[in-house]
Amino acid sequence: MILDIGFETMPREDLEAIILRRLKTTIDRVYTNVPFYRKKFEENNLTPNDIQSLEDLKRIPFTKKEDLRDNYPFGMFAVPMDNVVRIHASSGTTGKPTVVGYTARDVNTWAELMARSLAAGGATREDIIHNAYGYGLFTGGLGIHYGAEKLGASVIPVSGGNTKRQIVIMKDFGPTILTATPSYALHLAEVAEDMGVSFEDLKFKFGIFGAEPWSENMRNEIEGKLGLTAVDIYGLSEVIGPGVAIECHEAKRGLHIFEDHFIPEIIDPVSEEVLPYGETGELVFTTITKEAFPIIRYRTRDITSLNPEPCICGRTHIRMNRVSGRTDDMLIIRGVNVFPSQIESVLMEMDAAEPHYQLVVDREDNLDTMTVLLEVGESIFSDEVKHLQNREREIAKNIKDYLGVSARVKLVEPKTIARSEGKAVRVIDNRKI
Ligand code: DLL
Repeated sequence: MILDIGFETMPREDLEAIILRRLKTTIDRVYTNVPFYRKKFEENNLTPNDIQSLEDLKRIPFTKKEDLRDNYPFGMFAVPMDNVVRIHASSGTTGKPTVVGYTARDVNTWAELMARSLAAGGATREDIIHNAYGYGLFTGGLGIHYGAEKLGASVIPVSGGNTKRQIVIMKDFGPTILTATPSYALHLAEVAEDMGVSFEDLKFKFGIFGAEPWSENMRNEIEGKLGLTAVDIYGLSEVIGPGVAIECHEAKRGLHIFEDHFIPEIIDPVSEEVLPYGETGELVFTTITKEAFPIIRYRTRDITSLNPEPCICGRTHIRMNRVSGRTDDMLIIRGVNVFPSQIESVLMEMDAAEPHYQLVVDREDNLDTMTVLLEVGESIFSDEVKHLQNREREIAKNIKDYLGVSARVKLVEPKTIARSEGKAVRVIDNRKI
């Protein structure tokens, strides 16, 4: 269902006029209120008046994660603190977290975008939404929550964790939409099975999964195991949280970016050159309606491409392809660039592979090594040792053939790899320590 026909299906020409108007307002706001941006403009001999077209946006320098750290915690806010009603932060595996703020209007904008997102993912006001994204500083839980209420659906704020209790709630309350990270969704399926509960007997129709990279093969696994239609939702705290882009359940091919609020660009991460539609590179966002924490040309480090082709759902907003990884996720193994998602695709091709894996990277005698731990079903594990070794060799060969990198493969027993209640930990890189 398209919630906001006016904005979501607007002819491109009209949409672009609105985008430009909103961009100019945002540029004025940051130039006046955020010393960081004023300084950047001055260093580049720019004033807000120089931004007269969407093309002119390219004259403004990029904003990076380090800029946010340098201005920790509230230095990038464009309104006084008494106008800020909510603060979130992204965990950040290294260094200080990134802190973001929202005015009352921002919270409302976000709720509207999340309501649109849930509708695009198949939800209506009749649905009961089991929201297993974590509540707290992470934007997932509260972002989905406010959107669900705005849509008029019933939301169960179950958050992550207490997995057994979640299964009981699913049985008793009959939720029809599941929202969680894809890895936690699979864990829920596993625990349900242990408890003798079949997802076939539950009422789920759609699952709205995101916050971490997942492959098309992983989608097939999830749809098969949970008996629902799985759509991909994307977002990041720095831009607003979840609700930046989502697949429509009609096409499930690329995520519509809510362009009346966010301007996307794709750049070459090394040369910083803006790339044309269709080319893969780093995604960059400019927000054009946010008050407390507007952000200009933010380098997300996420890798994807943009697709401007019209979609069967009728939305005119451009689509981004599934995020294949992050520039800082990329492993360099003896000079070969590898993304965990590429390994995942190879692993999931194998019969009886469980969608639980971990990559352990190390350095031995000054050489990088990568060990792929992959869980396999009980049936395979009870095979003869010789069989297992053959399988391990076969997967290692596929990894070498597809990705050009050597890996040791170790098939491990079901449930040996730690489960996560939020974002899965796919890589353990011991080289950094
Ligand atoms: O993960 C917001 C979110 C919550 C999105 C719930 C979707 C659902 P952060 O914690 O700031 O925000 O992490 C943002 O997560 O830059 C991507 O690297 C990754 N990410 C988010 N969604 C996807 C996705 C939330 N659908 C970072 N596919 C982003 C791949 C994703 N990666």
